[in-house]
Amino acid sequence: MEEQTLSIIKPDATKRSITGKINNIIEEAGLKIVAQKRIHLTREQAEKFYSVHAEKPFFKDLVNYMISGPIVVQVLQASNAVSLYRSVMGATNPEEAKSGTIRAEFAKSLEANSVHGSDSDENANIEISFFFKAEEIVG
Ligand code: IDP
Ligand code: MG
Repeated sequence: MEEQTLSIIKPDATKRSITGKINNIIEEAGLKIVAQKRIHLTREQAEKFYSVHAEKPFFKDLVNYMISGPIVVQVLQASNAVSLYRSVMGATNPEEAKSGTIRAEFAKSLEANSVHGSDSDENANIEISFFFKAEEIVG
């Protein structure tokens, strides 16, 4: 059974209309986009999604940034989707991201780093069900 992970194309990227460029890198890496929708998070949704970071000093700014424009949420599928997408995204801080990664190519800053990807199988399942019903995911 192939693995699935949750991806978010963040507001800095949707604003610049580079969803297609990011999807190209995702697909070229062998990740299949099996669900996708463009939404605008409410503050409550953003706070819930990032609740693991609620005590961090950057939490308030992160929530404000994530609701500053539309996002594209996606489910990506591959045999090792979680770790593969983490390496395709690159490091959280774009200054540390390897060249060719999405964040090295497109991120504006540590906060506005263009994409989100789940960090474990367990969190992938939680994050996918946060945004998608089973019948919206077509493998
Ligand atoms: P990740 O997205 O690579 O998994 P996390 O540590 O889970 O990184 O942080 C979630 C998001 O919060 C990051 O992608 C980035 O947008 C933002 N962020 C993380 N650390 C900082 C920081 O030190 N300052 C500002 N924003 C940050
Ligand atoms: Mg994370």
